[in-house]
Amino acid sequence: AEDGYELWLRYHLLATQQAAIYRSHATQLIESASTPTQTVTRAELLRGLGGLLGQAPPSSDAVTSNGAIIVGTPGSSPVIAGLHLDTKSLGHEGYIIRTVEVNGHAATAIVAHDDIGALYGTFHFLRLLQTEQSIDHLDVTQIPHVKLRVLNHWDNLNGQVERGYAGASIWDWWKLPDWRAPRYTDYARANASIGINGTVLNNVNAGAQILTPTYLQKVAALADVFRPYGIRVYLSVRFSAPIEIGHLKTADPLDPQVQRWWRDKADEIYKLIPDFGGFLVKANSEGQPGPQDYHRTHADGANMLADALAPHGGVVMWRAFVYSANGEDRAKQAYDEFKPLDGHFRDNVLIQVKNGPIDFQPREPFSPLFGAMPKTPLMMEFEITKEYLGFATHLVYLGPLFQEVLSSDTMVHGKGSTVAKVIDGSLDHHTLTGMAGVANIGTDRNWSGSDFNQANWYVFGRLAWDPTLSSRTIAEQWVRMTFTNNPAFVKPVVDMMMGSREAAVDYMTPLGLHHIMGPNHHYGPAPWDASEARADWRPVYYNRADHQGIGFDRTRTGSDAVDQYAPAVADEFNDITKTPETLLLWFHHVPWDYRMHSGQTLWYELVAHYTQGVDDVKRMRETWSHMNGYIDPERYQQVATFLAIQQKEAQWWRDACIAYFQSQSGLPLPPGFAPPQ
Ligand code: GCW
Repeated sequence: AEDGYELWLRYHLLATQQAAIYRSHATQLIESASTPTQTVTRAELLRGLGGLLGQAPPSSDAVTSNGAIIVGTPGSSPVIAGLHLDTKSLGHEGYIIRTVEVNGHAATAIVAHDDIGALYGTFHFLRLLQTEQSIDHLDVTQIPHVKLRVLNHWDNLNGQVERGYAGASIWDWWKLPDWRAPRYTDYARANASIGINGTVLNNVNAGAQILTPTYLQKVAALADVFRPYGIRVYLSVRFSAPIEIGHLKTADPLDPQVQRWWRDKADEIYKLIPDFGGFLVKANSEGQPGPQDYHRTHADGANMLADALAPHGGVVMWRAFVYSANGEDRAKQAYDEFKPLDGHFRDNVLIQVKNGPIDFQPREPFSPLFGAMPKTPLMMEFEITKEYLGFATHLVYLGPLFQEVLSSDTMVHGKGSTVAKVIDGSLDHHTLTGMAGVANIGTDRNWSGSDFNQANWYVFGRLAWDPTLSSRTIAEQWVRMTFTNNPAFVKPVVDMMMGSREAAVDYMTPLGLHHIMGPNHHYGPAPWDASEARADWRPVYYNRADHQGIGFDRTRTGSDAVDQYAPAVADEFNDITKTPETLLLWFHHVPWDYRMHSGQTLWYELVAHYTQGVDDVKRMRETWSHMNGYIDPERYQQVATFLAIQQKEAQWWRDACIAYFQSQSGLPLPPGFAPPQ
């Protein structure tokens, strides 16, 4: 039965004709398997070709017929050395896939400077077959745009996953280090296939226990499994660990004993894991300990850890997700705390910034920190798991959200200063660059809680490799690999995915509304909720609906969050007529009778958006109902059922929000408004 376990690496037999064409391009295999990465590359090729073509080609030392596949590096293979390709410029992870001629025979060469590049190239080549592309005249060169492409697991050591909707943690700490579950290898294959090269194993709300010798042995076992796939392991660390497991009196980053403790800890880790990636830190945020507990700065804290890791080549990923109930607009706090520290961090520190200034909402403007700290490498933090987007059941493809953020123009160095250029380092000339995604992975057979959530893991990896890729292209590849190449399926399903994020925005938080989900769990509507002790945790604080209007005034006469952006952007957001209507209520408190571009009042338009969201989900369901028969019944049926849940809950969102906002506006519903069904 189809249960989604294989993800997008399904390698099922292609249609007869297609397989025959490809078989003529796969007559012999020339590769070596003398290193661990070469070994897994070869295994993947055999598995992929064997599955897709029904048979894997025999291995050979020399090209003796048309249709050889040659894989490796100039160092690993004399045949490749003989091609005289410029592999040095590919760097450690890049690759070339090219149709070449060897001894008068046409061949396909998958060539890299290092083994890992050849593995990435192999996955790319297999993807071409999986998506039924022509491989007659290949000339592909790929080099990743971003250096650190990492998943962040919010996995607790007790097996529970914070904001995880796909079962328990896949790390079986009880049985590690001895039992290395085969699933770890499949996890590594999936990640390598999309270029992910790092994983932070544990929750940013970290316990100190992960740094004890017992757990480090377990971490080392996972690192051993991942190493051939080019994946480094990182850990989230608790800033007060020197107190909790080191029995020191303080965790003050300027205390020599504390510094020594972290240096020793780093040495201990690198003895076990020589290629350990480094630390991820959530400090002085939502109750976590940090340097400010000792009246030190984030830079003091980050630099102390950076100094401990530097001799080993490790990095610190220090999160900028900070806010407290100090009365200041939460959207401003990260910028206010971090911007003044630009230039004060060690070279091996990256500041990891959530895409928006609040918290992974269905739509936010980009964080004003992007572009504002030119001397510091800033990493992107996206949330793959759908904490605010309907958990596992709602079908929401996040590609358009990620792409919208990456293509946003910060304008800090004039037009074209996109967030993508901050992240890939090109804007301010950084070579240490990174993108993190909060994983949606758990013990569910399908890994991600639903088949379509796998696409969010996939698109994250692809965009981390190249932030300029189109989310539609990525969706199409994913659909072809995951379901079928049948155009009668591919086109409508890709269209459905591409519209799904806007549908969710419409039925949850249209026109710039945000954080009106139920407090704590963040599932379902609660714009009326004022039950939280802290104002900045109350939905009413964010939507501010009253008799007069709705929205959060962040203009110069409000909280002035707008002025954290470059002047050109700030002027736009400050002016209600220039602010994109998609962000209207993020930046402005707007009277209910305000005239929108359409000529409608804000009140009518708000109602129309909520209704549009529900209608879109109805259409998604309708689209899917025609897909029965193109794919296996198991996955078809689950998606159909989840879409039914989504429609029911989109309706719930619409009706609850409109009812509450109407209780504030006191205005009648638009003529012809359809009541709840
Ligand atoms: O969005 C909030 C989540 C918390 C999370 C926090 C963070 C890991 O609700 O669960 O904690 O963000 O990103 O640190």
